[in-house]
Amino acid sequence: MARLRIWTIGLAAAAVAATGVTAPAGATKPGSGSSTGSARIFMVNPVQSSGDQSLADDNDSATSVPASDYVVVPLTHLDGSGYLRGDYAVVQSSTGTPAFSKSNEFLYNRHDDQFEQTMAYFWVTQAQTYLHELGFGERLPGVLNQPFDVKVDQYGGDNSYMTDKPYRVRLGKGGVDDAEDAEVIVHEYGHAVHASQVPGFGTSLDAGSIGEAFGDYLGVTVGLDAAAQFGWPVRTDPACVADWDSISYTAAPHCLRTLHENLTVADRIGEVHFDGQIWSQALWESRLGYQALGLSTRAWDTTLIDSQFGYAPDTSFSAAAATTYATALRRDGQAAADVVRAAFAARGITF
Ligand SMILES: [Ca+2]
Ligand SMILES: [Ca+2]
Ligand SMILES: [Ca+2]
Ligand SMILES: [Zn+2]
Repeated sequence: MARLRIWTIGLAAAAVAATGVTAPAGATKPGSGSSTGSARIFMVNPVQSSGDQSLADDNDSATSVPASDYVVVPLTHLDGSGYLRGDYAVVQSSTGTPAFSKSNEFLYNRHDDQFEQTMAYFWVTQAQTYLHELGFGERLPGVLNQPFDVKVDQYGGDNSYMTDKPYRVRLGKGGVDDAEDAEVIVHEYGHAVHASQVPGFGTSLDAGSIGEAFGDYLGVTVGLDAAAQFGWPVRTDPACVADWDSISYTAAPHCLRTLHENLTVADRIGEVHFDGQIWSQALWESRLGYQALGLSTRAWDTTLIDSQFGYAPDTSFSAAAATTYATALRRDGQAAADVVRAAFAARGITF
């Protein structure tokens, strides 16, 4: 009997009964979501956009986050039902009435349960739209190119997780509601990205660590790309993951993790979230290296995600790094590949 595969954000362990595991279904055809609307959301998260490390949850208070930390943005790919359902995300919630608007206007405050539902829809759709803009599902194979189930506030603990049976993300509500932080939502979506690219990915310790690292990196890069796209401020360390969700369990400056802890393979402890920080720094420094060469962050993200199709489900750091290097060489040339090799070597990952 295989163990249910559960990937979490990395706080309290989720106790879930063992059951069979199967690979996620292959990418199904997206729906015909051509309906648009508007949504009130956080600009990734309110700590990142304001730089205010003293922002407090105050028991999900409507007034603890200033109105200036919200923004109204277009909502896309909706199916026209009036619910938060569309090409890339299907939001479900058992706490609070499901958000519904005939005119697709989802303008809530963080104290409303519907705010988290709206955040979940927007950020999963934003992440998949980003993948399409990189070429996945266009000139490259699709990655999770389907309406993806996101359950909000179903789990009482301060944790969120992705399962591949059923194939969905669940977002918890401990401390700051997890779906109030885009980096938590997209971290979990990152696990589903891996499962979509390589069914069953993550069966070795290194592969599990790569999964956590990529989730952190994807959360950061999707958020930074959105900030650039919409002109939002980024007033905290750009390599800080979950600046807002982590206020209840970290000291300021609040980060669940960062992408530059300067760990190497010699520091491994055998725990995927911790060890993942070795890998995620190589991803971050490859990004910086690409920029130094005059290449775009999108070029690196495309190469990284394209390379992940070639990772074995039980890959080692070394084998996955070699695959990433080869993809960089093929797609972006020798100088870019050298950047990638150096970034992994700095973490003690050689091939
Ligand atoms: Ca809330
Ligand atoms: Ca939380
Ligand atoms: Ca951040
Ligand atoms: Zn995770």
